[in-house]
This record gives sequence, structure tokens and C-alpha cells, in this order.
Amino acid sequence: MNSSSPKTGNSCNCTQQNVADALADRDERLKARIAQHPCYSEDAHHHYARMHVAVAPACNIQCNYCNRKYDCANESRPGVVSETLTPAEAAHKVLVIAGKIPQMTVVGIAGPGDPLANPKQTFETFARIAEKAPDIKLCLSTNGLNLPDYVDKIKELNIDHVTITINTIDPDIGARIYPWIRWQKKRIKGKEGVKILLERQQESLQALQEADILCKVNSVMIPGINDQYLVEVNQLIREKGAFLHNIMPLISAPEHGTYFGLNGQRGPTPKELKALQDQCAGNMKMMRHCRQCRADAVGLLGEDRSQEFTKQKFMQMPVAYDLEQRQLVHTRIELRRQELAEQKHGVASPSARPTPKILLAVASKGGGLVNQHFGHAKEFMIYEVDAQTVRFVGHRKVAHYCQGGYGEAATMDHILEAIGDCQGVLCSKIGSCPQEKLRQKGIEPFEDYDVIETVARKFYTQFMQTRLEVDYAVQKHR
Ligand code: CLF
Ligand code: SF4
Repeated sequence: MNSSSPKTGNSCNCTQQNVADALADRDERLKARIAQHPCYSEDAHHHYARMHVAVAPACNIQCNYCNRKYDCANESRPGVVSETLTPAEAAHKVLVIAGKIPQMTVVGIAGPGDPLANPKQTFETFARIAEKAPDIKLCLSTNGLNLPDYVDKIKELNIDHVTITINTIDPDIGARIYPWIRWQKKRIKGKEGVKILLERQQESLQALQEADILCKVNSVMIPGINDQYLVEVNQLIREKGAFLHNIMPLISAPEHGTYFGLNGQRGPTPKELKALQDQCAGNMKMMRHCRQCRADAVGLLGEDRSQEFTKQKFMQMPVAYDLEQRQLVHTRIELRRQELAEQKHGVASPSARPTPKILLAVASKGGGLVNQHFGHAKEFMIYEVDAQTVRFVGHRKVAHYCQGGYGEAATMDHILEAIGDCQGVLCSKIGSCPQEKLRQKGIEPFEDYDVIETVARKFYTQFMQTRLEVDYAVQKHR
């Protein structure tokens, strides 16, 4: 058959075009749904903030990495406690902060226990927020045990982002993570309880997919227990339509009083975590910018402004929600993002030849820029760079170096340990003393104030040039 027959050709092209249009439309709609969500979009997290309201004190399961004195460790780091709020207090807090931090676009309920073990408080809070602040996205994070019962309610309230923590799909492994669950008013111990939890989690995935609610899965990486099996979890959740996988490190210390902490269970090293995330990355979108924030977190993901808004403080503050002002701020952010995207596009190199990869530690206050003094950084964003790409791969928390002269030596040792696998540090300024210490460890400091990708590309070019010159000199003297 003549494949160029006008009739066949046209109808075929037309069908292909329709499919392509439909896919593009779907992608555009998907992009719009996550564009201002700092957890679902890595790019958005440079510009938009989230806040949590701690309205859910009870939990219906026990995880061995959790101590009930603290917030839900599925979506938080152990060792921090939030003040529990009533739905009315929580809604007031949101309306105050929506005015003070207009780039705050998402309100999440993530504890201190499980939101769906406290459905009344959780849904009343969301309903109050939706009524007064319709532009704010609603988000919740759960262990999944009660989720299948509430998918209709979640849909009805337009809660478009739901996280389920799934640490395993194998009841034997699960029995080493969860000692018991509370189900139909009874405590069910061991594997019997775990089986119910795992089944309900899978049911939840299915129900969210059918309801077209964006689902993120969190998994806590526990070396020696589930680390070898998270690839299976990754495959399964992908098949069940999860949008994003967030593999988080177990944070475990005896002072947290958790079963794992008291029994010496360690968390993964940054290298182990990255290796597992890389292994899963071929399968689906991986979240690497999670900060394991607390159940009353406020601000950009890398910052913690919760202490500015304690109950005592925010209850004295007037509501300042102003939709028009918020939209204006968001429009400005979007224009800035467009500019940045164009600059980043210009930074990409067309070469397809494999080139050496290096890791860079970046000090940033947000906005997608290298814009922070080395001494003020409380964390470094880690980028993997080669001649073609500049890719965000994680972050490392550190105590900040500038302590007014006290404790700087110990802090510097901790920083060197945290970023010891990086070849360079990009920051807006750095003193001569830390510069020297970095160089002694083979880490090159680099001062600049610009888009992260632009500075990383500049560093890479200079770094490779120097490396070539050194190699050449060595060869010459042989
Ligand atoms: Fe909160 Fe979670 Fe929603 Fe984000 S956090 S409920 S999805 S708005 Fe984000 Fe915080 Fe990580 Fe959670 S950085 S712990 S992934
Ligand atoms: Fe703790 Fe959260 Fe696990 Fe409940 S689900 S036991 S609050 S970590």
C-alpha cells in the first residue's frame, strides 16, 4: 500500500495529532496542578512556600521510628513537637500567614499524628480554609490505613495532593517496622495488623488514581530492613499511578526515644540515599528536595519560620488575607520563573559526549539563585554537574558557620564532613579562613551571585580547564 496516499496519510496524521494534543493537554493540566506546589515541583520549591497546621494529634498505628511525644515522623523529623490547634485556630493561622507570606500557596495537614485518624478536625480545618482562601492548595499526608474510607470526602473538598507513607509491600518486612495497628477499635499486633495496613495502602493508591487525585508516596529508608526492597515499592506505586516517590532517610538517635533509636538502628548515609534514589529514578519522578519538615512548618522548604507563628503570637495577629495582592505576587514570581527558565535553557550544552560528573554544594536563600554567604548557610543544596546537565540531587543540613567566633572550628569540621564528596562550594561570599579549610580538603570555594545553573556551569568549565592543565603538566614531566 502506498503509505503516502492522501486519505490514509491524513487520517493517520490526524489521529496521531489528536493523541499528541491530548497528551500535551494532559501534561499542561498536570503542570498547572503542581506548578505552585513546593513539594510536588522541584522548581516551585525555590519560589513558593508551604505551611502545616497541626490539628491531628492521634494516630492509628505505631511505627518503630516514631515516638508519640513528637510529630509524625512520616512527614517530619523526630525530636520536634508542635502545639496542637483547633480547626478555628488553624484557619485563623492560615489567613494570617497567607497575608504575611503571600508566596505561601499550600496548606498541609501532616500531624502531629495521622490526619485521617482525626478526620473531624482535619476536614473541618480544610473546609474552613477553602471557604475563606480559595486560592490555597490543600494537601494531606497519611499512613493510608483509613484513606479508602475518605477518598470521596477528599475529592469533595478539592484536596488535590495526598501523600501516603509506604515503607514496604512485604508483611514480613512490615512486621519489623510496625509493631501494631489500631483497626475497628481493636489493637492488632504483628504481621496480622501489618497485612491490613499494606492492603489498605494499596487500596488507597488505586482509589486515588481512580479519583484523579495526585498521589505522592513517601518511603523511609531503613538500612538493613527495607532498603533493598524499596525498588519493588517504587515499581508497584508507579504501576498504581503515583505521581512522585519521596525516599527519605531514617533519622534515628537514642535521644528520640524511638524503638529504632534505642536499639541502635542507623539511618542511611547521603551516599546510600542518593544511590537508591538514582536506582529508582529510571522508573518515575523522584523527590529529592524534601526537608522532613515539622507538623507546624511555615515558609520555603529550606527555612523554618514556625517560631514566628507560635499560637501565642499568631492569635494576636489580625487576618491579612488579600486575594488580589497574592495574585499579584504570584504573577511576579511566574514572570521571574520564566526569565530564569530562559537563562537555564541557555546554560544547557548540546554535546552528547559523556563527561565527568562532579558534585557542587550551593548556598541559597531561595529564588533559584546562588545568593547566600557561606557562613550563613544552614544547609547546602547539592547539584550534580557534567558538560550537559546541572541537576539537583539533594541537600545537606549543617550548623551555620558564622557563630560570632564561638564553635566555628567544630562547625567547620561538620560542614566538611557533610559536603566532603563535593568538588566545589558556590556561595555569594566566603571568608579566607573557611576558604583555606575547604581547599585543604580538595573542595574549591567559588563566589558569585547569579542563577544556580549559570554559576554551576561557570564553575564546571573552570574546574575542567584546571584539571586538563594539571593532567597536561603531569604528562609533560613524566
Ligand atoms: Fe506538607 Fe507534605 Fe503536603 Fe508538602 S511537606 S503535607 S506534600 S505540603 Fe514536603 Fe515537608 Fe517533605 Fe512533606 S518537604 S516533609 S514532602
Ligand atoms: Fe508516628 Fe506518623 Fe507512624 Fe503514626 S504514622 S506512628 S504519628 S510516624
